Amino acid sequence: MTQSNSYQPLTVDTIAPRLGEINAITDHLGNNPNAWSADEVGDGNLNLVFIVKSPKGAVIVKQALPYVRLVGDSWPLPLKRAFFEYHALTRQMARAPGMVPEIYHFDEVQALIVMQFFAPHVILRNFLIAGKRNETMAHEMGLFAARTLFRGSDLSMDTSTRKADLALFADNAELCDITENLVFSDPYFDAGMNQHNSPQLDSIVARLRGDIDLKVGVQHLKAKFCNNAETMLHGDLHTGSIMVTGDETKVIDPEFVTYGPIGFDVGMMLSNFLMAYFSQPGHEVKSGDRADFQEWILGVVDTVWASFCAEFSQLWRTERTGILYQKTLYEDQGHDLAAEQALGQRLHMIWVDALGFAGVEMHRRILGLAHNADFEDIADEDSRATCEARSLELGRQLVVNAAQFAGMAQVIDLTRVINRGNWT
Ligand code: SR1
Ligand code: MG
Repeated sequence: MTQSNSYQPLTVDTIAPRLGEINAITDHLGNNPNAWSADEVGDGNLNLVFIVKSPKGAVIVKQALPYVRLVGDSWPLPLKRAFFEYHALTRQMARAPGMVPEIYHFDEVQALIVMQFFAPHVILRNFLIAGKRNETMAHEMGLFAARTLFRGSDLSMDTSTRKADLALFADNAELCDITENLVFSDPYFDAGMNQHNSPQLDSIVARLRGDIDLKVGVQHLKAKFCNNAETMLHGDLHTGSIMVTGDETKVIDPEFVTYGPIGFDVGMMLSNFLMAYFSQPGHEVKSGDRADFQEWILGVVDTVWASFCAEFSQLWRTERTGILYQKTLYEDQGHDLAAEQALGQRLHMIWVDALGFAGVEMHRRILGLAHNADFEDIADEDSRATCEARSLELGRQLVVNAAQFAGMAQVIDLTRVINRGNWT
């Protein structure tokens, strides 16, 4: 880790002169910065992201800006989010090896991380919009979630390490504040930065904002997000934070890292697959029938959850070395059944939480500030509104009835019913 002087945002022209003498970078790009070329490719809401290439190789340079890029400098945001992303990546690398980019260089003052460039990987959201498949991603993402969420929790960690990490990531307060407001509050009232597909969705939006059961359910979920510091979350595990080829899967961008409920990451991920599902009819105009592809996405939803449960259970049985549910109380007393009972009950709690969090994510991506390309790329606003309305409806059912779903098959059945448009 090298530190430099005062913070300066990079440009494509200053990258080579500013980074050209850092060994950890020249190891990948070579010693002739004049031969480097840089493109700014950031399409997220917050940061600068450059691909820097040379005849020898390529790296990603990600630099935080002192404000929210999506909104501009009227919304300041601290640079320290790069520090938290760096620490989250190092932990994810240890807990789910091979799934996140290797870090070559971190500069805290410049809020800069230089890391592995994944090629020819593309952002999963764009891959799904294009109707492309990856047959291993769902399983891999279930493993990633189980490994990072189990190994970052009291189920695995000793008390001093766990509490040190809780304290470390507690300072990522401004990004938590974004989630607390943008996900759990703004969509449910007429907040200033909200936007939705209007007038098509106006009556649905009014109905949701007047829905007492929904508004109470969402605040219970917000309380869980704020109060239940169960594990180190990725914090923003949507399909824009996943990169794929046809057979590889990587996870990026954990700057929203915080200690929170295990079901949050799982629910965000499931939600984004369900929104990809509902958006598919809107993309048919460009590329033909997507019914088979929609069914494939439902298979992804099923596999992510099954893979998560299987790996979480395996880790519970083999790596439960932390503060909670100690083996001294269970297996060592011959009470293996008690350990299995506790596992089943914990998984059920995660399941109910995940469904609720999935529901709010579906709402905020359609009613709040930060939308997703799955819907935004649908040019015809009526067609887009149809897809969005179905997603809003499933979101409402997931929040309000989370505890009633017996399993993923029931969620998938309801998703199909809503997609057919005959739920009212
Ligand atoms: C102002 S930031 C808006 C959203 O972008 C990020 O990707 C997070 O999802 C955040 O909620
Ligand atoms: Mg991001």
